[in-house]
Amino acid sequence: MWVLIPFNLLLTAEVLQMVSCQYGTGTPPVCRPISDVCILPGKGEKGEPGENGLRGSMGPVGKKGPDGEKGSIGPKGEKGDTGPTANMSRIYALEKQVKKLESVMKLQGVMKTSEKYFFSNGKTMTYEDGKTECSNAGAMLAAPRNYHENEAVLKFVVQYDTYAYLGISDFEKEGSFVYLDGQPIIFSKWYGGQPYNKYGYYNCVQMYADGTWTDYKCTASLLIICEF
Ligand SMILES: [Ca+2]
Repeated sequence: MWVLIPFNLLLTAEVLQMVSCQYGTGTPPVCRPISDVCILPGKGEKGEPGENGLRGSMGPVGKKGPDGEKGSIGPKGEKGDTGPTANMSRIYALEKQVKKLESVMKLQGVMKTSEKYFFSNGKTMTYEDGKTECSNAGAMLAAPRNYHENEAVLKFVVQYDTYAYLGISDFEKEGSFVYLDGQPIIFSKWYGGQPYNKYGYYNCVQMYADGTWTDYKCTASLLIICEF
């Protein structure tokens, strides 16, 4: 063991200095100048930590966990819509039925255009009676609204060789011809110089054998053609 003691206990008269001695059993102490044993080299401060190392490769995938418990029964769902198959079958059946009826109607003289059916039984009567006749059949006195409908009406005029009343008049305002529902006409095929309101009471419209129109009295007996 090393201890520090004053040198005057160990000597040299000329120099006063500190020594370090080691004492052993039965042996004189071994002393050395304290500068040899106690003055250690200086040490610098601890450096900064190094950068993070590179990330290691991914380990193997773990085992699949156990299945969860079975859930409870959900609420009852809403009633579904009627299946399309049933509706479509119904539509197909109706279409087939319509085609059959159209064939029968054609045999009975009914004319079909893209939007209407026209028919006549060849009867002649006044304008007012004609309106009633058609109305009783669930139809209206024919009023062509385009070239094709005018041609369809004309076929009856030709077939029965009789001029026909149309469902058009100017009772309300002279010269303003309207349909039975009061709407202004959107198509016309006036004969040259017509309408001319002869005698001041030509408020109905008749169709000639060439498909042209003239205004005419409403009390004559003309062919009645209906449409629906
Ligand atoms: Ca008139």
